Amino acid sequence: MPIAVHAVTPFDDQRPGTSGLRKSTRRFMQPGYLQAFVQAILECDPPDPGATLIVGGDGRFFGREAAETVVRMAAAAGYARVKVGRGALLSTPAASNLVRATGAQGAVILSASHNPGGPDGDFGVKYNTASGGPAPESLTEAIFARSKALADWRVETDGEIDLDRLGETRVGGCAVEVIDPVTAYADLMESLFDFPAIRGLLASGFRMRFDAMHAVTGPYATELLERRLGAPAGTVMNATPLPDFGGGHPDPHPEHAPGLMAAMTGPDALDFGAASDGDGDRNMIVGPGGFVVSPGDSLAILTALADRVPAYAGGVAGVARSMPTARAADRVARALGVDCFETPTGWKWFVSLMDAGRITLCGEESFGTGSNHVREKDGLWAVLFWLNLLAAEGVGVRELVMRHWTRFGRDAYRREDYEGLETGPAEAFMQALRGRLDDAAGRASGPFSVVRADDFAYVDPVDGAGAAGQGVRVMLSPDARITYRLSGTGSSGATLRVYLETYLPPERADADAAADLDALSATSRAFADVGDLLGREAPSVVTG
Ligand code: G16
Repeated sequence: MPIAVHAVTPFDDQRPGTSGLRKSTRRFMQPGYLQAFVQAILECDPPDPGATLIVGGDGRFFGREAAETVVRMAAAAGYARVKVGRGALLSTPAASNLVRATGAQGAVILSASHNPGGPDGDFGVKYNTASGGPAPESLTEAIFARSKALADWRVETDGEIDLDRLGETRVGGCAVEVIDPVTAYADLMESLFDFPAIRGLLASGFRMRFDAMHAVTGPYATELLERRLGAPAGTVMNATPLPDFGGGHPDPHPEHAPGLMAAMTGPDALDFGAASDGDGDRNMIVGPGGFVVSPGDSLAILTALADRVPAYAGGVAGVARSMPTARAADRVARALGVDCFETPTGWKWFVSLMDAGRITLCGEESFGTGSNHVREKDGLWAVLFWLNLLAAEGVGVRELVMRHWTRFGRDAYRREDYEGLETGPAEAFMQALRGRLDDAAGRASGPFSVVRADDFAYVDPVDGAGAAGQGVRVMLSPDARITYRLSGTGSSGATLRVYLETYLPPERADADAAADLDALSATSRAFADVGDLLGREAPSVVTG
């Protein structure tokens, strides 16, 4: 078996962030860079005898070459079998499902998620373990440590791989199977939701569009919505995965989905719009009039109405949200009498809770929602969940949200991002902020006064894993909250995220919350001295 051994000078910048290693595509294409990271993964979680690895990605530029490299390196490391999606495609939730369904040891997912792709865009590698979930921090830290000490990487040079042809070949001692990326995932979705009811809804004149953003969900959405559920051809827009996402930004955000938003506004607006991201784990839900459902509300609504869906008919065991996500789900959990966990940002923190049966649903403000059907957030799952609810309740998107607010009140929400900061000053800003937490209580700003402030630390109630410094929370009176944290998914520099939420009781739920959120935004800038310390007059991106 010809295994080539290549010497490598280790790289010092391969610490995985919130979700795997993300860098510019050019960095990843530097000789040995991808290989060093993959070798570190393979050495930190070496294959058990007879083990299978799942490989795929979101179709972005460099993904096919990278997939072949990963397959050959896995073969050299001793994997008995590799299953790779045809065309090197696999959405993140589909990869998670395959790990679980086939008893694989893990998955290498080639994606930088919602970051733009192409030679001038970003690339990324995520590693998921045998649970199907993102590697825990203990493993990603071990991978980082290993990457800095590597001497060489190994690759199997024997055998041919045709990523476009379904079937099995041999690469050295490893069986390499090119599989259809869609079927197992589509079957799973069909087992969870009431497809006859959704089919009925779609046949009743209900009009919808799903924007796949020329990313990985195109083939999945076409199979599910058009083939299995009978939506008319063309329901899935931008359905063909392209290496540069058609020049777009594969982020399900109103700004990046102008065609979808146009179809959702005006006198002929459709009934339902949705979009997913590069690797298919995020979702955006839109009602007529361009009414975007806030991710925190979405999690709360899915939790409150879970028993309308076949898979969750027995109710939910518990729910979890990442710390900066609006506290709407907490209110539902209290009403249902189940636990609501507050975790650090990043899906990996939900995995142990799901494995232990403590939660059924979870979600994040970053347009991520999911359940224990896989161990990743899942864009199309959320879309089908919403369609199932609309069919079961016989109302539109806005009505469903209004009903929820009327019962639970509303956590009006906005995220303000200060992008393109230098890392040093951004970290110094967070340090300065931490320094003023002890005597923050009682401080007043605008209509708000600080009740308490802290730097969020977490101890996993299942496995005891801990994480400190996960973001500064400022609790205010009247009931509002500001959170400050640095993004963990950028490929260079730093982004400060400021999360704003304020509670409107049921009688004010339909009010225009812009003025409340503007006041909170002013408080967030004053409390942290954003203008002076960062030299920024205003955020660069505002969501919500
Ligand atoms: C990733 C993680 C999410 C997390 C998000 C936050 O999303 O998978 O769990 O909420 O990052 O990003 P940031 O650290 O920039 O705030 P994705 O969709 O990029 O994989």
